[in-house]
Amino acid sequence: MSDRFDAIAPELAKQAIELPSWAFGNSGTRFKVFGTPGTPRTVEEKIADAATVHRFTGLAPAVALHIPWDHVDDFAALRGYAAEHGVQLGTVNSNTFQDDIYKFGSLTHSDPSVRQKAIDHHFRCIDVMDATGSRDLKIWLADGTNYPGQGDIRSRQDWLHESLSTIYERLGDDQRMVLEYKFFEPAFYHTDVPDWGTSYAQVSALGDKAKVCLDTGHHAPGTNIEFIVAQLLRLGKLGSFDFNSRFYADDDLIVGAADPFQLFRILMEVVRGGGFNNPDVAFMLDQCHNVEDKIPGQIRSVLNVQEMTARALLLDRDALNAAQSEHDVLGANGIVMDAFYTDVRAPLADWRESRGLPADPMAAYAASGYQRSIENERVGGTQAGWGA
Ligand code: LRH
Ligand code: MN
Ligand code: MN
Repeated sequence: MSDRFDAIAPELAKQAIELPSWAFGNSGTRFKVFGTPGTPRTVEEKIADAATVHRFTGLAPAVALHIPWDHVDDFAALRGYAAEHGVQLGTVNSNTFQDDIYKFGSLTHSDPSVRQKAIDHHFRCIDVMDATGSRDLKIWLADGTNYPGQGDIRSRQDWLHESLSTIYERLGDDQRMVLEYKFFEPAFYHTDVPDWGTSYAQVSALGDKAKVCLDTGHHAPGTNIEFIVAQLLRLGKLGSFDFNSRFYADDDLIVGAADPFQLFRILMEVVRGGGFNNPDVAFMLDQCHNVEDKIPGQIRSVLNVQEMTARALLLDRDALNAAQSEHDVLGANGIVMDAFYTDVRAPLADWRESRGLPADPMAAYAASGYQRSIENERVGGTQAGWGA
C-alpha cells in the first residue's frame, strides 16, 4: 500500500476545495433555524472560520461568497482580510431568490424591467469579482412555475438566453460564468434550469467562458450522476461542483455521508476525465450544518472528499482497461470495488503529518480550543440560507 500511496500523493497534494461562506452561518429548515453558539456575526468571522478549516486540513484555500448575504462596503479590503488569514475569495454566487420582485422569476421573468433588475444584480456581482479577484460567477435561479399554464415555458428559455448573454458580455477575459441546475424547489411544476441538458444548451450558446455547475444534491433519486460528470467532462463543459449529500431532496448534508460509494464513483469519473487538478473544474462544497457544529462539519466534509479522491486515484486503470476490453464483467467490477474498499485513512494520516498538518484534523480541532473561544466571544450569530 505505501508504494501505491506514494505514487498518488503528489496528485493529492494539489487538491483544493472551496468552502461556502454560508456553511458557517446558522441554517435550518422552514420549520426551525437553530442558533448555534459561536456562529459568525460578520462576513469576516465566516472567513476566519473557513481559514480555520484550511489551517487544520490544508485542503480549503478559498471561500465562496453569496451576494447579498455576504455584504461589505469594501470587497477589496475583504480580499486583503482573507489573504491575511491565508485564504482567497472564490466563487461569487448571485442571489435573485429572496426579493419580492422575483416572485414570478428573475432572469426568465416575462417583464423586461424585472429581468433588467436581475441582470443588474449580476453586474454588481461582477463588480464584486473585480474587487475580490474571483474567477467564477455562479448562477443558480429559483425561477420556475407551480402550475401548468402559469407561464410560457418556451419563451422563458428565450428570455433566459437573452439575460445570460447580456451578463456574459460583461465578464472579463479571465472570468467565467457557471450555470447551476436543479430539478425542483422552490418551483414545483417546472424549473427553468432543471437539468444538465438545459444548462449545457444555455451555456453552449454563450461561449467558452460559460460552463455547467453540477450540484450533487440537485438530481432525482436514482440519477446516475457520474454519467453526467463523464459526459460534461467529455464535452469540456464541466465548470464546477457543489458537493453535498442527500437522502431525500436537496438535503445539503455532509458530502460522502449519505452515499460514499456514489462520491467514489463521481470522483472515479473525474479522475478518468482529467477533471481532478484541472483548473477548469472547481471543487466546492455547498452545505448547511443545521444540527452539528459548522467548522468540524466542514473539516469532516473536505476530509471525506480527500479520502474518496485517494481511493479513486488508487484505481488500477490499466487492469480495468484490460478487463473491460476482455469483457470480463466481474473482473472489471472487482477492480473498481477493490479501489473503493481500500482503507486509506492510515496512510493519509501519516502523509498529513509529514506535511506539517495534524494526522487527525477532527481531533486536532476539538483539542484546539477554537470552538470554545468563538462560543465565548461571539454572541448573536447571523443566519445563512433560506429565511435570511
Ligand atoms: C440552490 C443552491 C444554490 C444556492 C445555494 C445556497 O439549492 O444549491 O447553489 O446558491 O443552494
Ligand atoms: Mn448549489
Ligand atoms: Mn441546492
